[in-house]
Amino acid sequence: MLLSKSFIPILKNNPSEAKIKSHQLMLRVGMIKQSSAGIYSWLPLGFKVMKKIESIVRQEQDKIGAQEILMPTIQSSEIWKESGRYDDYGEEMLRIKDRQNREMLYGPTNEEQVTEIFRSSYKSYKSLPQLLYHIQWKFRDEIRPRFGIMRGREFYMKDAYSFDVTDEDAFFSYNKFFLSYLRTFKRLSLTAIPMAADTGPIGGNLSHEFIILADTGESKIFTDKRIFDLTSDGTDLEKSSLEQMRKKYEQFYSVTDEKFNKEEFEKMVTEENRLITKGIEVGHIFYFGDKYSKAMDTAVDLPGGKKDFVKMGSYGIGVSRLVGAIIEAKYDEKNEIMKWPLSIAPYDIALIPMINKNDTSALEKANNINSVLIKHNIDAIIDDTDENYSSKIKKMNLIGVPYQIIIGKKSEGDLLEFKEAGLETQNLTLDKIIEIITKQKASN
Ligand code: P5A
Repeated sequence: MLLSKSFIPILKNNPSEAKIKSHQLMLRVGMIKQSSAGIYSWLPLGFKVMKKIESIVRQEQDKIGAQEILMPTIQSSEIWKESGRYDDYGEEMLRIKDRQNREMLYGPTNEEQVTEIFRSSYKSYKSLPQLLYHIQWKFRDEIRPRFGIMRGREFYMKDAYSFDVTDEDAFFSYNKFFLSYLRTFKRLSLTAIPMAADTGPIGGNLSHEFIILADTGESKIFTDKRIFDLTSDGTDLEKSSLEQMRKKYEQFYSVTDEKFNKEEFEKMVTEENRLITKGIEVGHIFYFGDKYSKAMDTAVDLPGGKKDFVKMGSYGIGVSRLVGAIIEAKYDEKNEIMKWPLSIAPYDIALIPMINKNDTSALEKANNINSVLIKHNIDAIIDDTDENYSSKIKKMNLIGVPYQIIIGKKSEGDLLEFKEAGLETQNLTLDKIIEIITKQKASN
């Protein structure tokens, strides 16, 4: 892609309305454009990153055996009246009437909708467990939408739902998602810590928020530092391995402020291990047993002729919020360098030809390099503008392209001036550069 032809409306300075670095950067490099309070259009750069995040989230859902569906954004109020949440949800729910005067709503979440799908499809324990997920826009009329897409009114969520016969089976499902979340956030180069959390309007009595540390986060957390040293590598999908894995995390005190108990914290965590800080909630999982299945009469036949309500959980990841959360975690604001992890970068590499008015050979060379890169599935952006070296580098650093090739005096013959964003340059052959990028991509 040629920069001169791309739709990347970059601003010279940080927009004054944005208070945190992710919001500033996303507006500055034209990833998003506000449409109204808490509602955004996603422009090419932002959309590319979000789609790549979505794809990693999807792969990790598929790996635990969850099946993808797509439910609508607009729901009927009937099912919400059945569950009893139509009134409880209050002003956060955007309510609409259709031309027949039927009460509809823009879904803030899908527990009712998915329960309705399940109950009309399956009646026997033999069909369980079922894990279903979708990735769909949600609307919550947040009282204080802020920080751009971090707390939007319209936002993109992956939400999954589990259906099981017994509590024990349901905990097995819960633990699969627990593991899947650790894996997903790790692939996004984030350290997200599971913290015991409140269940709020979703309900139930078991819940974990997955939180990444950030001063600008809205969640206050109380944790034992040692939890950061844990990994889930090697955990398989067996019931007992998953139980052990969750126990390993739960042995350390780690909660959000709604669950905080000073006495317990001080008893369980020695002074040097205590960490009280802020973070961003990127995922949230819930176990609520038969809360919805009972209210919506969703039971299955058991062996021996009995019936029981199915046991359910729900599991959310803020896909659009993750774009901002990753910027909060990775953007070096002082030096204005964003380095997207290669797996989700809008472009893999920037080709930066130093263009002279009378000499287009550098641009030709960039085009030739690009043809080779395309064959190796490496997505490049070519800065074909006639700006000077430092403003070109600055722009690519802001956009967050992880690798750069500068095609100027120092790129002679087979050796190219190659650079990882923010680091020193090296002279490497194109083959070597391709090898580095391909290896890096494969490791994710
Ligand atoms: C779990 C899936 C639920 O809605 N029902 C279906 C459950 N959980 S949640 O915690 O309320 O939301 C899940 C994740 O969505 C993100 N999120 C938001 N992102 C941007 N703007 C918002 N206003 C917003 N609200 C929630 C969070 O990442 C949250 O963890």
